[in-house]
Amino acid sequence: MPPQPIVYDAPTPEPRASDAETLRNEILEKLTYAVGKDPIVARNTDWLTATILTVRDRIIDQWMESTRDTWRTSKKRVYYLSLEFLIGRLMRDAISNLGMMESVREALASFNVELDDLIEREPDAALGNGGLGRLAACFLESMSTIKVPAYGYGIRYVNGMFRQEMSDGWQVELPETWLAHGNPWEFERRESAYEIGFGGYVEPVQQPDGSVRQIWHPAEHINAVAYDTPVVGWRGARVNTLRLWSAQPVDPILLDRFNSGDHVGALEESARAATITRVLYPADSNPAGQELRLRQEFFFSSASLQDIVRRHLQQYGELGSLPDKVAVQLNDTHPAISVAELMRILMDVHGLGWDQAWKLTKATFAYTNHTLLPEALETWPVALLERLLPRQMQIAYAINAMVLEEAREKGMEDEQIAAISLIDENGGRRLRMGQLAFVGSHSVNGVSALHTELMKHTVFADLHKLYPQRINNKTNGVTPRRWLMQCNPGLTQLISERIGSEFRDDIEQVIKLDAHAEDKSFQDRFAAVKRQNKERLAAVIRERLGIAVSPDALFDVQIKRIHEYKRQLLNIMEAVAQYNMIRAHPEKRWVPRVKVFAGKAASSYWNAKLVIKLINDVAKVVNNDPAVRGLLKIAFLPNYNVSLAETIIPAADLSEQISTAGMEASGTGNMKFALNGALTIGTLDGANVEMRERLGPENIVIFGLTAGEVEDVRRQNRSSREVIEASHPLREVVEAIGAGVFSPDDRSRYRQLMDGLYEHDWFMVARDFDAYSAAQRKVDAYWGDRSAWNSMAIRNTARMGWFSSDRTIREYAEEIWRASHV
Ligand code: 26V
Repeated sequence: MPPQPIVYDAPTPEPRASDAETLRNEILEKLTYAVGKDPIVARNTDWLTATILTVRDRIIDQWMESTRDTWRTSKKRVYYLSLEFLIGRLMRDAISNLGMMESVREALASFNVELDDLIEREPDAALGNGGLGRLAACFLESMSTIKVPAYGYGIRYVNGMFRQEMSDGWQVELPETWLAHGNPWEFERRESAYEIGFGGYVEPVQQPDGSVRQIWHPAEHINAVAYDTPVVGWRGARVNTLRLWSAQPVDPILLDRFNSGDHVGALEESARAATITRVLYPADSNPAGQELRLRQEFFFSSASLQDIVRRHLQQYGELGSLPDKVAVQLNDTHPAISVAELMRILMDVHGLGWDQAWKLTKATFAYTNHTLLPEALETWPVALLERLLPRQMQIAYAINAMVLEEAREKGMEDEQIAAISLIDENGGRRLRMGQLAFVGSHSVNGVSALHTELMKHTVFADLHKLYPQRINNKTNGVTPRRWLMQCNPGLTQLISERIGSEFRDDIEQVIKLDAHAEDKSFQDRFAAVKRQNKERLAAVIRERLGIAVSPDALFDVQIKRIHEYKRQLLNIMEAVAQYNMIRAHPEKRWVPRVKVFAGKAASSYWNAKLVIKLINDVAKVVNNDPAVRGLLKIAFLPNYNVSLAETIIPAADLSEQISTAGMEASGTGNMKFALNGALTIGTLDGANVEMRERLGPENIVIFGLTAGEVEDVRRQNRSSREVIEASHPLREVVEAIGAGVFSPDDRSRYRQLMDGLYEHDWFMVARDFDAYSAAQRKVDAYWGDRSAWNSMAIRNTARMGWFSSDRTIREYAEEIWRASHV
């Protein structure tokens, strides 16, 4: 396709006024003409829609300008391919990034509408499971902020992450319908639809020049329709696009079949197409292994690549420059099939030869690994791929042959060759998606320094030997707009009063607070902000759980997915030990604590669900025992999501980051808490290691086995029996929980869970228990000197600037994408 003429000089519209008066008029106009409601009868959801539409208009002008700028300057575009974007609510983010908070508030107040009520009414878009999805959302916002031309590509799930309710302390999963009231942020692009094939066969076709081209004839076609959401950066710097694909039948009514009398069959087949994008898989460890999941992965990979290639051809007219103008980042292996699909598009559709296609593919893709858990590494049965994606499987075989040949030439042994192979031959042949992503990319990165080192010595040890330059580190970060400025306006205000406002544009400037850490009056004001946030959280705990907690207590928080390696079990067992001590020694001065938990368990993950039940069982006993005198309260808040995190994090005194060392790739919650002035209790795992370096070891509480020690214990297959028998408090806890002290209605409920700790303590819960307990007593001692505590809290905020996703994205842009920014 020849390049199409582009109109570069379309006039830039004048930026719209954003004073309260103008906004008032526009909101009223949207309410009337777009929502179709009279203000007299309008409900908050109507006001919400009208407000979003008004704000959206201000984003659109800048969106067009950003798009035009990329065309005009021929800048490289970055595409972030992710099966998950955990974006949460968007309105406050947009209003705040555009600096319109006060004028929107005032405009709405003139109608007697509270902005904060509307904010709470916006559905929380939970198109992701946890860390990986939230990171993708932070990255999008940072790419707009530092002006990287970028698109996020993903799936528009009709049902995102499930809603969690509690029934008698057990997790119950319910569907969440975030689209029920429509989604005013998105634009449907019916014109941007692509056909996605599945199944069928491959036909070799002789070309006039004697070469052979493979032509895939899919048996089934499904349309991918684009929905675009603008993503605005800080101060509206740039607006990028989140493009989510929705599956629709190519022929929505299958009229011929319908008319021929097969009414049900015709409708069923057309409905089946849409099932691909119906629901997010709610497991972030064990691969579901189901065909529908593979269909999701290929569906969004193929649609995105077709779109990318089309846009590139439209602007540049040829494909040789693809890697100069396009960088595609694969967020974990979920889009790894893209490597084979791009090869197919380049060779079979556009006629490039293998060597050139391979060169372009490798130079275009980069891959990020987010987990080393063996059970989370994706593989797909070769037989399934041959049936569903026959051409892509052929290409994967050819890539494999080429890589293995290269390994042999370099003199690698059979064992190493087997480890490198894209095909796992143990127990049914399977395609290893990590290996495919690795060999098809020019860059492979981990998400913290420790994780990157472990990658080199575990899963990718042999590929690392073959391609020693490829693995690099990009330590994660979080966006300070959402995770400080929006969720903690009190602290943000206090910081700017003390060091000025530059930190809003360059978060690393918060380091200036360090000089005020010992200032008593500043400490008091810092503590006063924290206290206000704690009062707000205490109200939420009271409303949702009926539990009264004192904001004077130490708020000790663990919120994240429920997973054995994250060790919520260790935390609740230590709480039981503390409960025992309070009762045994009523004369001692105990630090009053509120333990807050929140998190979802994958619906099929029995042990994780059992831990939720255990937390609730322990809470019931502890919260109602008069002997505890309110010194320990335990609250499990249901339905953890981005919005709940935004309420809890600013109110935390202590952040629990206690994963088994070597198992948490990075963590990002750890960064959000510390930025908001919480102290961390944690293991030397993931980004905790780098947090300790930057905060100083005196401002973080580290305990437990190191990753190397964990490896040694596992290799020696050591039992934890002696450990349990040697520790009186631990034995008491294990025996009490195991005997049903907290589950009088079913005394054997936790028998296996506790018995398992003796011989199968894979996650080192027993082995780390005493060190954790001692670390908690150290925390108590720190809390006793409130001035010292406050100075540590201030230093945490001051020194966390580096963990901004702006810094992370700058590193990706400079070192991986070679894309322009700022
Ligand atoms: C993995 C799988 C495995 C197959 C089944 C479906 C599924 C869905 C999601 C995932 C992703 C798990 C990996 C993940 O979320 N990793 C987290 O990534 C964060 C961002 O880099 C990091 O901070 C966390 O430490 C890491 O656990």
